[in-house]
Amino acid sequence: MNKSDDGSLLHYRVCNYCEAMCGLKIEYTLPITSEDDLKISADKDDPFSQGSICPKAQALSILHFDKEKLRYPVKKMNGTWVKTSWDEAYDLVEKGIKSVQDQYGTDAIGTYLGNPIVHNLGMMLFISKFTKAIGSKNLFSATSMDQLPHHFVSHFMFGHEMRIPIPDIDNTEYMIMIGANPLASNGSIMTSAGVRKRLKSIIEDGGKVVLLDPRKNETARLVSEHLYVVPGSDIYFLLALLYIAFRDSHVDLGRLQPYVKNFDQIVPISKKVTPAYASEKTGIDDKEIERLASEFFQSKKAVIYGRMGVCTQSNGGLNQWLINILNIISGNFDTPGGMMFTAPAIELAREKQQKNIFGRFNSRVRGLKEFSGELPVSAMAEEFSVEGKGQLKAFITVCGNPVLTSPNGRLLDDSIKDIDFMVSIDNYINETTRHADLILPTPSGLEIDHYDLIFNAISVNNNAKFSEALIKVEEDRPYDWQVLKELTKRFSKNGLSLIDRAMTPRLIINIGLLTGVYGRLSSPKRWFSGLSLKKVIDSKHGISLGSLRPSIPGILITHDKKIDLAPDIFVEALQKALEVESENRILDKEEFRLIGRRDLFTNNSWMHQVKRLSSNKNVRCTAMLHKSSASVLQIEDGDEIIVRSNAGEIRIVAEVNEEIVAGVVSIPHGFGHTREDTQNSHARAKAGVSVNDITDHNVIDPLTGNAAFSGQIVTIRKV
Ligand SMILES: Nc1nc2c(c(=O)[nH]1)N[C@H]1C(S)=C(S)[C@@H](COP(=O)(O)OP(=O)(O)OC[C@H]3O[C@@H](n4cnc5c(=O)[nH]c(N)nc54)[C@H](O)[C@@H]3O)O[C@H]1N2
Ligand SMILES: Nc1nc2c(c(=O)[nH]1)N[C@H]1C(S)=C(S)[C@@H](COP(=O)(O)OP(=O)(O)OC[C@H]3O[C@@H](n4cnc5c(=O)[nH]c(N)nc54)[C@H](O)[C@@H]3O)O[C@H]1N2
Ligand code: SF4
Ligand SMILES: [Mo]
Repeated sequence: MNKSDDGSLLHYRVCNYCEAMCGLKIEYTLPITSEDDLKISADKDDPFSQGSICPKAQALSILHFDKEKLRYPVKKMNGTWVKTSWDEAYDLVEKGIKSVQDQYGTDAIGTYLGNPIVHNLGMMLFISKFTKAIGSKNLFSATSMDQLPHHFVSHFMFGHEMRIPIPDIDNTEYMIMIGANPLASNGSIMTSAGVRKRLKSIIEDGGKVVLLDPRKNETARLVSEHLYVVPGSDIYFLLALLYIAFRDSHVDLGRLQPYVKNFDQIVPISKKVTPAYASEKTGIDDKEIERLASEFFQSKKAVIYGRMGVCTQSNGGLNQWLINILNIISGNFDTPGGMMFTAPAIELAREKQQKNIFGRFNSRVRGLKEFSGELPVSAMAEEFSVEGKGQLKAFITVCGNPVLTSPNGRLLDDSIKDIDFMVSIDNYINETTRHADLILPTPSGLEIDHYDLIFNAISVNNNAKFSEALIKVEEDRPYDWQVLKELTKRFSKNGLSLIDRAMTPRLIINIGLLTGVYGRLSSPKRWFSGLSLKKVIDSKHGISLGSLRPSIPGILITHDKKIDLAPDIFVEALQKALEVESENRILDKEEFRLIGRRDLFTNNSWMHQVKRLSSNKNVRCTAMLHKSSASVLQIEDGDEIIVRSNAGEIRIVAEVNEEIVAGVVSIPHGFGHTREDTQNSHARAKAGVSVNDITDHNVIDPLTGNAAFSGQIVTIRKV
């Protein structure tokens, strides 16, 4: 056992709350019976995170001991929750789901998979077997209100939805960041613990970071330059860069020339939007656009990176496509300092080119297309609410809170009240799971083994780290993967195969590490030095596997080993998008474009229950408006206002300042813990309202089906 200087015991692990993968050092004394027995700090010896940490890491111990966290399954009886055994809980799930299947068919079961699944190894490894066993086409997840455009574009351009390029921020000299706020989010689709330091060092080394965002967000205060942009207009900025690239002969495919196809189709696209027109749309001066373009194209190592703000809007798919095109044609793709591919120790995209994984079936009500086996979450509420053949009658939620997080959560809230059966795998009675007949809780972050399958695959350098459980769970509490396995067994036609029965997270990770590119079984010369689970565990702090390396053509898994620069589906969608001019129409004085906002101290809809975090002054559920647009409506800072959309209305406090584009309103998501029977006392106090009571589920990215939270038009009046 490791010991610290004062004699307390030492445990090292990774924080699994966000994408950053911070290494933690936990000093503890046995027996661990309260928060006071644990001291969480940053692990300076973690080769990846090098001592970075954020306040949320403390929630690992706080939530472990949280009295409101469920430790045993609970079932609802006459409106109250009573404890039940695991055996009875499994029986009730089987009975509840099967009776709906028998009466209404397999597709009458809706399943929603929340974001924390990707931060939990057991869930990650065993969830898809479970959803397959359920067998319903009505599978939804947080992906389609988040990073779906990244997967979509990667599938069509590089051959696999998990071949996602990420910015090589440790080596770049010039970064254009669009619609991201890493200083609050700690980085996304760019796993980069200590992102503040990494961005700062670009600037300190004489480089530049430019941010385009409708709000002067936390990151805007750090970067070299922040430009305000009208929500939803980013596509015009990107097309103007493309225009300048061709006009001024900045196009150079370099080494990638033989691996790129359909280049000719880009030429006419490059003529569509002039800098002057882009300026009209985006609100950025055309001289500034020209200057940024020339700085970007003339930098040796440059990268354009776009995230949430450009994904969750009506041009989400096109934006990510154009960002890839610009990085590729400027010679900034698959090269140090540009957009690169991670080479993870456990490869997630092993197979050959994925076959068609788009549009094989559609949603019942609106006919929205599936992608990779999931329907857009924007279609979820109406599949419950709209009556008729095929209507959803049962609901399974896993690690999520879609009543607060999904578009038009209010409609979902209202439509799942009286369904035939609902079960949630979650550790809390939250605004969604309160509707369940049964809640199955799983162990806390300190009780599980962890390996970041996804985030090690989109990290700004290559690493492997395995965290062993610190606290042993009681005999009668199953791990998340055991819960999923048991449920899978009960719903699979032929039960579990021998292999499935034998699989455990450790076994799967060991096989993945042994056979991965750095693994002992990958080549004879690695027989002794290569990775195995034991080797990774023994390293304690994790193992660095080096910087990102150029990897084209090997990494491409398109059938012809080429990047498709212009898949037809994008070219056609672009044509249509440019025809829709309405988004950028002049708004009336009471009309605003809605955008979101995150804070460092909470995580989507949760962690509001952690007082030490949510009492921070930055955790505010307010509607942020620019002074000029507020004054026209006689709204002052602190006034209560009503924000209304096609979906509904909310009452919220106005926060008036000059740090947001006029005509735009910013409201964070994940609040609204006011719905009557939420049992979480502190959360209720810090309640706020849910912005997703007014986000319209009909507003989506027509190409990918991703929710378009950004740029929706709402009206505002003073109460
Ligand atoms: N308007 C607007 N809406 C948004 C967004 C936005 O920017 N604007 N962002 C969207 C994005 S990007 C996302 S990812 C979604 C997130 O939306 P969701 O995934 O629906 O919500 P979360 O708040 O992440 O889910 C939290 C729940 O998971 C449970 N949980 C956490 N860890 C575990 C665990 O280990 N085991 C179990 N059993 N349960 C666990 C918590 O107890 C809590 O009840 O929200 C989306 N919604
Ligand atoms: N502390 C904390 N960390 C988190 C989370 C959390 O809730 N709290 N959530 C995690 C999750 S699930 C995710 S997906 C990531 C997301 O992490 P990021 O991708 O960094 O996303 P956000 O922090 O939402 O920042 C998005 C930015 O886009 C801007 N924006 C909105 N609309 C537009 C637009 O039309 N154009 C442009 N150019 N910008 C726009 C917003 O003003 C905002 O500053 O964060 C993760 N990390
Ligand atoms: S940034 Fe915070 S929440 Fe994210 S991994 Fe690091 S410590 Fe955890
Ligand atoms: Mo997300």
